[in-house]
Amino acid sequence: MTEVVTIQKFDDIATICIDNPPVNAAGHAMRKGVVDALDMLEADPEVKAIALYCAGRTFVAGADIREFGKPSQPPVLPDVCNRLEASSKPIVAIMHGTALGGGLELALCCHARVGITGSKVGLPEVNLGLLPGSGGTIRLPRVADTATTIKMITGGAPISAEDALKHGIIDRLEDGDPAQVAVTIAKELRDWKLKARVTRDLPVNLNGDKMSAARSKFEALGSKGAVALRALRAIEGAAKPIDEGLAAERALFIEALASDEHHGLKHAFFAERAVANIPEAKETPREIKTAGVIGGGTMGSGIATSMLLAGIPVTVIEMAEDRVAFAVKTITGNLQGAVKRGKLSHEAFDATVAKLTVTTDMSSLCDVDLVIEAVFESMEVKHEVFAKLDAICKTGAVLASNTSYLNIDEIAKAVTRPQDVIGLHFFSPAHVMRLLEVVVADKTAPDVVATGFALAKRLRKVAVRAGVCDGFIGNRILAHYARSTGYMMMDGADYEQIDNALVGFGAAMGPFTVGDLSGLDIGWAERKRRAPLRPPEERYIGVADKICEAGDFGRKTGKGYYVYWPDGSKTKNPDVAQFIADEQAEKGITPRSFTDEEIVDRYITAMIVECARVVEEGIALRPIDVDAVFLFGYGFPRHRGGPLCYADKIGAQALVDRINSYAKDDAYYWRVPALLQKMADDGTTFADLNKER
Ligand code: T1G
Repeated sequence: MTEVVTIQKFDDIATICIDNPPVNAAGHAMRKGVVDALDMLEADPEVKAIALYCAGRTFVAGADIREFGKPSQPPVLPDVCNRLEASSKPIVAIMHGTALGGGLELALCCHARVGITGSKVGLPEVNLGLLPGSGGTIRLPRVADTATTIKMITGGAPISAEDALKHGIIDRLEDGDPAQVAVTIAKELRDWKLKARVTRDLPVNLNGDKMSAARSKFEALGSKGAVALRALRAIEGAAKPIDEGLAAERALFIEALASDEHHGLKHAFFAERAVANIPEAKETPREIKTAGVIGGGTMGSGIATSMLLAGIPVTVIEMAEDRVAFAVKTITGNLQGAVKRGKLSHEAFDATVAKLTVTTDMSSLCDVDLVIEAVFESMEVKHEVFAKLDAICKTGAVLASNTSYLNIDEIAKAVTRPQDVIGLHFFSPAHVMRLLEVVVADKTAPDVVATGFALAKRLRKVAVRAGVCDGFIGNRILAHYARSTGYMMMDGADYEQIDNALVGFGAAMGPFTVGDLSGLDIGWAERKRRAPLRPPEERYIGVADKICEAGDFGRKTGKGYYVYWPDGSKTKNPDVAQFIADEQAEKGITPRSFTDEEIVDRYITAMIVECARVVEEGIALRPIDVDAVFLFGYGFPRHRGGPLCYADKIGAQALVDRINSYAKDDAYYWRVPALLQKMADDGTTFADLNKER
């Protein structure tokens, strides 16, 4: 027996308990423990039936992801599964919490399955660029129909125990503590009140039409469909004799383990969790029972919605009565949207709206625990608002700014309690986007930082700790690499080709389309703000200014880089081609052609350069924090793991060589960050840096 698996006997039935916190992942000790337990119970003539259950918050939530890529230690999970299935004593799995991946595969090898009410089951391996590798693709279609099998395995989303019962994946729903249910149900299994079935012996009838429809769907997605297509190929093996099917599945699983998608998606999985590891993690957060938001515009309303969805009563302050109605309309509209998306039940809608107050009376914030300011981006206005908050808010209230680039140290100078000031930078739409940059100023108290992170957890956001600089982590890096697209366009690359090349790389949308969507006037204001600070050596492209001067701000004006037609289609804006040609003539630029590969290389390299500087300067704690920012706030393709995870695939020396070759055209823009040069010299990677910090 191992320390994570224990057995208990109750007369002629026995239970096997797995206790491997935090999520009972199927690590080596657990696997060995289960096999040892089975050997002992099978050899015990008294034992007539066995129940397998878990202690802690969940049934087995899958294979131990941390073991992937390391030499496998027997017994491997397929062995444990086959061992369970072959047991001469009937075994029932009692599943609570989330029975996922290898956890559900273990249960599918038991001879009956019971779900505790409220639990979920799923095969989320595709979210890690994998597929079920311990029989899930072969055994699930023996208990569930083809449509359910395809949806669960290629989609990766868990289903409720109630649905699992409906689809034949589990045999019973029970309430109660898994340990007690285990004993009760094992007795029913002994007495044949619960039928034992050996999954491998059950017939399988794959629906060919559904399979081929799914195949065509994933083939049509190109590289984005590759992971799902591989999983579907494994399901096809279910029609073969079972051991052949299992062997084919395993081969595809091993292939997936070596894939780039898996590497990137595994990194993304851990990035989402690693960012919580901050110097202030041991601090006790301040309690946030009520909150205030200054400004009911798009961002303010989104922030208020996010907090209302987390059950926090919110008071929104607007400057004028006519704006009060707009804020109420926007926020209730957001909440109705949440009902549609299933994030809020119909029943809870009214109670949630009841937690909202919108007023022009700022003194109503005198008792709130947190205020988030989301007003116009001017230091003068920020100072005015914070000075008022300093006078109104109670001692200990956290005073936060949602500024997306202004200096938080400077903002904090407007109050007598700078230790309570912090940046909480949400991303639009704030009630949807998962990223929250927690910007720590010089005087921000450690417990205020911890409060920012605790709030993020309640809002189901991924919080990333950022230092103070212009644009913090995300916007600073964006400001740098966005320039590379303007340079390529001016040097001859077609901006539509640039958009398509980056969509091909996996981006949800290309940079010019994103510009049109978010409004070109935002970038225009930003360029005007930065103009006095722009170094003379910095190359400047005037095309975007010309588009804005023509009054075209993108989708919201029907024209930007593209023209947006009533039928939803878009075509290139011919004016832009003229603006480009004029500027090329003016600057004596002879346009040249670019391959998609060169476009992606220049774009990503520019991104990596500024990412490295942000890590070098300590604005971000680790490279993985930068990856999390781009994965959860900027739509960086998840299967690439983030810009610095991707950088390791290229290698520091190759990046240095690439930057030096680009520098021949523009030595000011293309400079090798010291950190990257050192990594090239030392042969280290960003992954190494993540381990160190
Ligand atoms: N392996 C190792 N560590 C894991 C883990 C796993 N499978 N799942 C979670 N953790 C760690 C996580 O890193 C964190 O650690 C802590 O547990 C709490 O997690 C052969 C190949 C179960 C729904 O994909 O979806 O089985 O940061 O913060 O929000 O076919 O974790 O505290 O140090 O996420 O309550 C398939 C992945 C694996 C499930 C709980 N299984 N996990 O969510 O807590 S592949 C999965 C989750 C597989 C077989 C294949 C969630 C959760 P730390 P958490 P949570």
